[in-house]
Formats: sequence, structure tokens, C-alpha cells
Amino acid sequence: MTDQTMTPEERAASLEGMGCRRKRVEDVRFTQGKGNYVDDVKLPGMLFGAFVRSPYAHARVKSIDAEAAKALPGVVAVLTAADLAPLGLHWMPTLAGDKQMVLADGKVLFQGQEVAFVVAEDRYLAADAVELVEVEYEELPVVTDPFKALEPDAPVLREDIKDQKEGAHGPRRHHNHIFTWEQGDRDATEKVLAEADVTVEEMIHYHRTHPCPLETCGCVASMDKATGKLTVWGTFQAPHAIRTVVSLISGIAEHNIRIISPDIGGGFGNKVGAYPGYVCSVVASIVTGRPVKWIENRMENLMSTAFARDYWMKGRIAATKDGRITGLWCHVTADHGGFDACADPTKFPAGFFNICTGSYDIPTAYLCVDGVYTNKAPGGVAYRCSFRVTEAAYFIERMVELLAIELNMDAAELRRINFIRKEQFPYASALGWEYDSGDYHTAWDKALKAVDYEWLRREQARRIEDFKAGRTRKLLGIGLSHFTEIVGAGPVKNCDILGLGMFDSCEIRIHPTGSAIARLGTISQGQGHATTFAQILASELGIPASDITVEEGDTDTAPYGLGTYGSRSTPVAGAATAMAARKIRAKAQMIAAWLLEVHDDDLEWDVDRFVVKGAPERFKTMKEIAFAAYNQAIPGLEPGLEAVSYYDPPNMTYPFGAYVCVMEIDVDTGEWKVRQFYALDDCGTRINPMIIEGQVHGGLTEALAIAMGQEIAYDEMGNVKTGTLMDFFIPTAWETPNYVTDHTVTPSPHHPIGAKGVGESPNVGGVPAFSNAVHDAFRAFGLRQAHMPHDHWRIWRIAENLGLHG
Ligand code: PCD
Repeated sequence: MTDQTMTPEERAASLEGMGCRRKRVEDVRFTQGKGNYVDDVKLPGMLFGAFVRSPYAHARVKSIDAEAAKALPGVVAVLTAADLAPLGLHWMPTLAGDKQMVLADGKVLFQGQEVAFVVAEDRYLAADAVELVEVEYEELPVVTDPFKALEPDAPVLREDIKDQKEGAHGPRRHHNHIFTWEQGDRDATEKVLAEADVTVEEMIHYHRTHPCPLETCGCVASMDKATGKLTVWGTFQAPHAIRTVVSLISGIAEHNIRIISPDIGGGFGNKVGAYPGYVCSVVASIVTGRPVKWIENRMENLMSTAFARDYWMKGRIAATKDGRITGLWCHVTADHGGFDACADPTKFPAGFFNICTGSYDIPTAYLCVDGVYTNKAPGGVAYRCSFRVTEAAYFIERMVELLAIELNMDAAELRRINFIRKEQFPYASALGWEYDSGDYHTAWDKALKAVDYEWLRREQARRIEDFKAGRTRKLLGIGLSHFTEIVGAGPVKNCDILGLGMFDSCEIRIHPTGSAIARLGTISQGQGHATTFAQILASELGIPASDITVEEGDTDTAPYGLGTYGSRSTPVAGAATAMAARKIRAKAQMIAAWLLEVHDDDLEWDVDRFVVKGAPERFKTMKEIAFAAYNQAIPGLEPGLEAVSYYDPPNMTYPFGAYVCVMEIDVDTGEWKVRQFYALDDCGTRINPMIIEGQVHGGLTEALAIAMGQEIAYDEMGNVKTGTLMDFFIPTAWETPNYVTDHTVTPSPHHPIGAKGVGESPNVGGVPAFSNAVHDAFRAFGLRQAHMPHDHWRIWRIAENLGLHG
């Protein structure tokens, strides 16, 4: 069969465009060990840098003696704050408008903080030299509890700004207070709460955790003194933003800086920010004139690069006696650690936490977030989360469960009566967002039907009877969750990072033979962009996906973009890809018209070609048009076939989903087993269903980890108690259940192809589903709220506190 005899459907299928379960093109490389990660970059004469880190969470640095380290053969330099100070690089700006020490300047504020940077001929010598650096500390009182940090006589953590009354986000009222962020209508919400039939009040804690990508953070900095050009290979989720930041803080002209994100072994938000390791490597390369590599080990990654969550969320919810929610009130105490290095768009010091009204039509709401300094690592990254959405979803999904208990109602039914209805979209939420589209009732009903919810509840009731009669020691929990995400930052008018508007970009070049290369401002860390973005182009341009190369991550070649995190690649760069393709198609139409000697308007697009209307035998394929673009002198048209689009989305996209988790819990050991997990995701138009399923599996497994054990825990001295993978829970195949995935499709009305993001959704919706399952198992015995992570010991303690151990 030639392409002339194929039907349009057959031709469309051969393109492997949108909707196709196309196999990941990246995997050919990855599964053969041919990936090229930062630690694979090896340059002639390359040195290795390693940190001396603080063993104390709060201490004055009295002296640093590096003589013995410097004397070790093979050690080239030891950098301290004193060396960086003349360059103005001993502190650096953070994404949240604060500043952070690059190397300890007089004191340290968290365990694992960077104190000195040793540069040696190789990694082993560097490690030996780290041991030889003598640092004299004077211990200071430690605060790891954000509530204690705000007491009047709490120790002063940030001496550098202790008298500063204004912070980056408004007034500061205490020496350890960072900001207060208020949204919504306080008075109206208080009134609704005071007059409500029913109210519930509870403290919901989302514990501190940490993204755990397979590859830790690192970079190779190489300053070429002959050309004046600085090249940095690194684990960067936002390479262009890093280039601009490096230029602004180093004074090196931006065109002389080239940032390359090669293959990245997972990001999960951990690789969004700028870390002292990057700054020190660049400085060390400039000082030594040789390339310098810095790669974290696992403990360093867990202890010092950006943490996630750590929110204490006090909630109050009001409803009528038949279950109609009338108001929501929330106060968050946000523990930001020693420096405010949260990775959020500038105007949002608590990210998009104000999506905390969730999937419900709540007329009145008020939110207040207080940011606090403590002696913990800085960060506050969106670990598989669009800037604090995960915390928000957990908060509202717990509050709804608590309200169901108070009303003695079924939690699924309570959700159903409060969902925003399909006809209410676009929906303006009480806390300021405009949800683009949704159909929650359809998704919810589909989910409940798929798991046979009524039957599960009957089984649960029988189980409770059996338990009470002594016939079983296992309880059954049915964990429900309906979440609404907000992804695709975006719009430049309200979202920027360090003043850089959050648009994204795609540049396409069609080659004479009809194959193509597309370059984007985003960067894949495992999501499969090279596969999926080619699919968008295949559908838009009629070029087979296999004939399209997708390239990301090199700032010398890619158009400027803000990178990949917050599930923004599909909503923003995906839109730019479609828009750039449409520019190409518009030019292709003019070329086809000239070749066919008809007017542009006499042509119509048919999968991979322009056809003369009413004369289907007269057409030009995209392949023919591409060649003509390079070999015909067409009056009024430039040769070539290229386009670029910088896309500023008009709104964010609001994916949603309905999850059900069925969990068995052993009351005597606290052990749990996920018996069933059903996940329905609606991310609008689906580009690659197979990749979406993979994303959902991965995100759910991370959610399982967080809900059931993963935690960065500190003792009262500020020691990290979970700094290795022996203590930090990473689920294996043993704990990971079989997931059943499903979907509905509610396209985004403003996205050119109707797609919404999906990568984060399973984490956002998964954590409440797992946690609610634990809570639900004990609901009949009076449990209201038990904080995560629900490890065996904590579950055992719930049973103990409820008197279930007899
Ligand atoms: N998709 C499709 N369709 C739709 C959507 C989507 O198909 N509708 C697909 C795409 O294309 C891609 C994926 O899927 O491929 C994803 O997407 P999104 O959602 O847009 O996202 P992005 O932007 O791309 O990415 C990001 C995300 C995030 S955010 C995270 S965390 C994670 C996720 O992604 N990470 C990761 N996933 C993943 N995977 C992997 N493998 N690795 C990684 O690292 Mo953040 O904020 O950063 O925290």
C-alpha cells in the first residue's frame, strides 16, 4: 500500500500522532546504558569539588583551618566564604526573594550546610581533604519547631536580617517570621462559620519530605579563558533561568554562558533551584582555569538540597445540616528552614495553595499563610506538585472527610453534593482562581461504579462486625480522593520567576526532505518529551513522529523558556509547539497554493497534505511542500520552512481526578496492604495514553511513599534522622500495588490542543487517597485525625490510642 492508496485514517495512524500509544523513543538509549548524565561528562583536566558541611543545626563558625587540607598532594584549592566575599558571591539570591549563604558566613543554620568547598584532582582526594579541614564551632540554641520559632524569646536565626521589618512579601512581625500571605474574605468567612449549622476544626499536618530522584544534583563547570565562555552541564530543570541567574550574579555576559542539561535522572522539583554547589563549581573553574565537577552523594541530597511540604494547616469548615459546604477557613504555619528558598512564582509566597477549596463549590473562604524560619534545610520545592497544590489537596480532602464524620454522612455522597457542577465552568473560586473546565460528577460516578463502592462499604461494615466479634484483627479502609490541580504557569501577567515571565517556547525547522527538528524551552527528566512533543507535531504537520527530532536543554540552541516543573510543559510548551506548527502550516498552505496554481482559500488540510476543495486528486503532501520550500523561487515568499512560537498561556489548566484506595490494616502490627487502587485522571486531550499511564503509576508510587512513610525527620538538636535510604522510605515492588488507571476527557477550552498537564496529578490526588484509607479504616472507632506518614508504628499507635489492643 502506498500513501496514495491509504485512507485518511490509515495515513493518520501511520503518523503516530496524538492519542497513539507510541513507544518511548528515549528508551532505546536508556535501556542500553547509553544515557548521558552529568556524571558521565568527563573533560580533560577536570577537577572534583566536595563540601565540608556543618554537623550542627545552629552554630557560630569561629574559625576554619584549611592548611592541612591544602597540603594534601592533589588538593588544588579550598574555598570559604572569605574567598567568595570579595566577589560578592558568599551569599546568593533565592527564588523567593530572600538570600542564602553559599558558604557559611559567620554561622550555620542547618545540619549539612555548606561550610567550605574543597577542589582536588579526583573525587577520592577531595573526600580525604574534606576530612582534613578543621572547623571550630560554637553551638547555639536550636529551633526545629515553627511554633516555638515564633515565641518572643526564640533564638534569633537570621542575624543578618533580624531588624528588618519588611521582607520580600510584606511586613515581618518577629525575627523568625518571613511573611504573612492572605487571600479571600476574612470577615465574611468568620461570619459564615459563626452562623453555620455545623462546623469542624482540625489541625492537618503535611510533614517534611524530600524528592528522591535516582540521580542526585550536580554539575560540571568549565570556564574557557581563551574564549571567555563558561559552559555548565548540570541537573537543571530550568536551564535558561539558570543562565540568566548565573549572568546576573557573576557579571559574565549572558551570551558567554552556555547551560546544558543533559539527560536527567528524575527531577521531581529537586532540580529547580540554584544550589551552592553550582556557584562554587563555577567560581572554582574560574579560579583554577580547569573544569570542575560537583556531584552530591545521597546523604547530601537528602539533608541539604530542597525539601518539600512541612505545612501545619489549621482548618475550619462550615456546612448546612444536609451537607452543603458554606465556608472554609485555613491558617498555615509554613516551616521554610534557614533561608526562604521556596521555588514559587514571585507573587505567590505559598505557591498555589489558594487552590485549597479543591473541587468544591465553596462560596466563602479565607486563607492566611505565615512563613517561618527554623534550623532546617531550605527549599520548599514543588515535589511532584504545582507549587503547594499537594498540600492544598491534602488539606481539603481531609477537611471533607472530617465534615462527613461530623455530619454522619457518607464521604462520597458529601463530595458529590458539593462538587462544582459542569455548567459552572469556567468557575471563579472564592480564593481567586478561574478553573477552565471540569466534569467532576461524571468522573466521580465512573470511579465509584468501577470499584463497586456500595459493595465495598457493605464489606467494610461486615469487617467491622467481625472485628468486634473477635473473628478478625484486620480492618478495611476505603480511601477516597477527588482533586483539582492547577498547572501550566503561566500567564506572564501574574507568574514570573525572578522577574522572568513564565511563558514557554518551541522552534521548528522542517528539512528539505520533509523531516524536522523541534527545540523547546522545557527539559525532560524522564517524562518522555522527545516522544510526546513529536506526536503533537505529527498531528499538526502531517509528518511522521519518527521523522521528528525533539531537542531540549541546551541554551545555545533552544529558544528561551522557563523549564519543566509544575506540570507546565504540556500546558505551555505543548501549546507553543502546536502554535509554531500552525505557523508552518500557514506558510505550507501558501506554497501548496502556488504549486497547485489555486488560491490559498481553495485548499483544505487533510491529515498530511493540502487538497484542492472538490478535487481530491489534486493535492500536495507536506513532504512535497517541504522540498518546494527549498527549491522553488516562490514570488513573495522567503525560502525555507521554519517557525518559532513563544506562548503566554491565557490561563492555567485544571486537570482533575477521582481516586479510590482500598487498604487492609493489621491492628496489632500496624502493617498495611493496598488491596486495590483505582485512579481516574482527566487531563483533557491525551497525547500519549501509555506515557500518561506511566506518569500515573510513578506519581502514585511517590504518593504511597509520602503517605506511608517517607519523611525528613529532625530531632530536637536539629539532627536529620532520616538522612539515608535505610531510613527514608522508598517503596519497592513489594509495597507497590497494582494500579488500575482510567480516564475521562474534558479538554481545556483555551489550550490549542485541549491538553492539560498530568505528571503531578497522581501525587496530588494519591496522598489523600492513601491517607484517607488509613483514617477510614478507623473511622468507626472514633478516629478523627492522625498525622502522616502512616508508618507501621504510627498506625499501631492509632489502634493503641483507640483502645483496640484490648
Ligand atoms: N502528557 C500527555 N498528555 C497530556 C498531558 C501530558 O501525553 N494531556 C505527557 C507529556 O507529554 C509528558 C508527560 O505526559 O511526556 C508529563 O507531562 P506534564 O504533565 O505536562 O508534565 P511535564 O511538565 O512534562 O513534567 C513535569 C512533571 C513534574 S512537575 C514532576 S515533579 C514529575 C513528572 O513530571 N517529574 C518526573 N513526571 C516525571 N516523570 C519522570 N519519569 N521523571 C520525573 O522527574 Mo515538579 O514541579 O518538578 O516537582
